Amino acid sequence: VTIQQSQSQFQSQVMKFYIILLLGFLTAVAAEQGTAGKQQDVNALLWKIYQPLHRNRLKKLTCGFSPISSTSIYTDEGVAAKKIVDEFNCENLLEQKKYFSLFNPKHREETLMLFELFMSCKTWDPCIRNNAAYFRERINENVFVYALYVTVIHHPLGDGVVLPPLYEVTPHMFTNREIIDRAYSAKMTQNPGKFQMNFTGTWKNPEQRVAYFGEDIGINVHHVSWHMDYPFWWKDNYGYHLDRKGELFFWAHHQMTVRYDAERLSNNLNPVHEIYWNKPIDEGFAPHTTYKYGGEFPSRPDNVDIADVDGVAKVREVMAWERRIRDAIANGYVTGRDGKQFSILHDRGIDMLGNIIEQSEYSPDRAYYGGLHNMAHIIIGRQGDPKGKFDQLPSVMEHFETATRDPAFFQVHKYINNMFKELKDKLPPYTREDMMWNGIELEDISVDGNLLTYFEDFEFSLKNALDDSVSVSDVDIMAVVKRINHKEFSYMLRILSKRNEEVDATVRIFMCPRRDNNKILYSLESGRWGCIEMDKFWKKLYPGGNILHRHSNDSTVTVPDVPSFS
Ligand SMILES: [Cu+2]
Repeated sequence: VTIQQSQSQFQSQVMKFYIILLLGFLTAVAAEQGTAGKQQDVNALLWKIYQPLHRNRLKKLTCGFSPISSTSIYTDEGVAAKKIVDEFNCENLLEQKKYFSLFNPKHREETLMLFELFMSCKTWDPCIRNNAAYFRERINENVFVYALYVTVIHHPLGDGVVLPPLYEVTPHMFTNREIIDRAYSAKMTQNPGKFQMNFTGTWKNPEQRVAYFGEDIGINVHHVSWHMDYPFWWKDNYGYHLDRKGELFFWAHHQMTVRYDAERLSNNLNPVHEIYWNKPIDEGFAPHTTYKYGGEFPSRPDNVDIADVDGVAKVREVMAWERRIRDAIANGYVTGRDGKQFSILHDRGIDMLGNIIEQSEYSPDRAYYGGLHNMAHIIIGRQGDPKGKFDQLPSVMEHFETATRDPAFFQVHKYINNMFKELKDKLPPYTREDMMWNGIELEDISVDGNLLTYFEDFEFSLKNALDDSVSVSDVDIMAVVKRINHKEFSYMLRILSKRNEEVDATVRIFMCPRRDNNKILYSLESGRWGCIEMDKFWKKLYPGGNILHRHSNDSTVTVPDVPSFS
C-alpha cells in the first residue's frame, strides 16, 4: 500500500492506492529489425503531406512509374493495383485538399484500396516505395497517410520502421486553431516562435479540470495507434488473424475509461456517467480545432437531446442493437448469420462480445448486432447538426486521433464498458485454485520513490501544418503543451519459491482508486473494476528467496515519445 499526492495545480486531492499483484505464466516475445532505407522513405513520404514530394529520389517515381506496368511485383497479379488505378482514372476517388474521415464508408473504401495494393506488394523497393510515391501525389493526402500507416504496421516489410508522431504529420488534428493561426503568421513574417497551447474551454466548466487528459496529444496518439493496430475493418485475408482483437477492444477502452475516472476523482469530479439514448447529452464541447481543408470541427452545446442523424442512423435502430446485445449477454450466447449459437460464457466470450460491439469484421452477424460503437461515435458527434442543415464537417468523435477530446467520448465508452461488465458478472467467479500458484508466495511489495505526478511542457513542430512557397522559407515553429508525467519510481517484490526448480513468472501490477467520489472506501469487490494496469513483465523465480526490482521506465504500458522528425 502506498500513497500518492499530486503536485499539480489541477490535482489537489490526495489519492491513495492499493497495489495488487498477480502472478502467472510466461509467454514469449520477439524483437524485430528495421532498415535505414525504408525509414528514410517513410520519413520523406510523410514530410509535408500537403506539398509535393521533396526528395529527388522519390520525386522521380511520381511520374516515372506506373502501378500496373509490371504485375509480377504483386502477390495478386496486380488485381488491387488495377482496381485503384481504374477508380483514379474514372475520377471516383476523393480529391486532394478535402477532409477525410475513416468513419465515412466511401473514404474508408478508398484508403483500403490503397492499403490492399500495398499489402499485395512482394517487396518494399520497388513495389511499396514506388506506389507510395506515385499515389501520394495523386490521391487525397489523408487517405494516403492512413493507408501508409496501417501498411507499415501490418505488412511484414514494414517491420522495424518507426512511424513519425502523427501530431507532426497532421498537426491540425492535434493543435488548437489559435495556435495554427499564430504559426501561419510566424511563418509569413519569418519569425520563429514557440506558442503555448491551452486546453479548450474555461474554468466555468467543471469538465475543464480533466481536459488535460482528454486533450492530451499522447492519449490521442495512443488511441489512434490502438485502432490502427487492431482495425475494425480488418479481414484475415490480409494475411493473418488479429488474435483477441475483440477482447483487446474491451481492455484498451476499459483502461482508458478507468484511468479517466481516476483523474476525475483526483479533481473532485464524479466518475463519468454513461450515455443514455433517451436522455440529453449533458456535456457540450467546443473543439477549437480546424481541418487543414474544409473548415472547423463542429461544436455541441450542453443538454442536447439525441436526435436521428439524417442519412446515417436512427436512434431507434441503435437501441435495437443494444437490446439484441443485452439479450445475448442475458442468454449467454450469440447467434451467427446462419442461426448457429455460440456460447459466450467462457474465457473467449468477451472476445466475441467485443467484436460485436465494436462493429468488427469478426462479428458473427453484423446485420443483426449492428455497429454500436462506431455508430455511437458518429451519432454523438453529429448532434450539433443532426439534420445536416449547416453543412458541418465530421466531428472530433469521428476521428480516432481527436475523439477523446470530447467528454462524450468517455460517456459512450462508459456505456459500452458497462455492457462488458454485465457479461463479466455472469461468468462464474475464479476459484481459489485458479488464483493460487502452489509453492509461490509474495511476501512483500514496496515502492521506492514517491508516486508523484506533475505537468511539464512538451514541444512539437508545426512545420508540417504550413504550406511551402519558394519565396517564404521554413522557420522553427513549435506548439508547447502541458502534459502530465510522473516522477520515476521502482517496485521491489520479495517472493518466496518453495518449488525445487526455476519457474517463469508473469508479474502484473495494478493501481486502484481507494476512495470513491464521496470519499467512501471502495471494497475490493467494488473497487477492482477501476484498477489501472501499471506494468506486466516476466521474471524467472529460483528456489528460495527472490527479490525483484522493476523500474517505472520499464513499464510495458508506457512508451517514450517518438522522436520529432522535423
Ligand atoms: Cu476507441
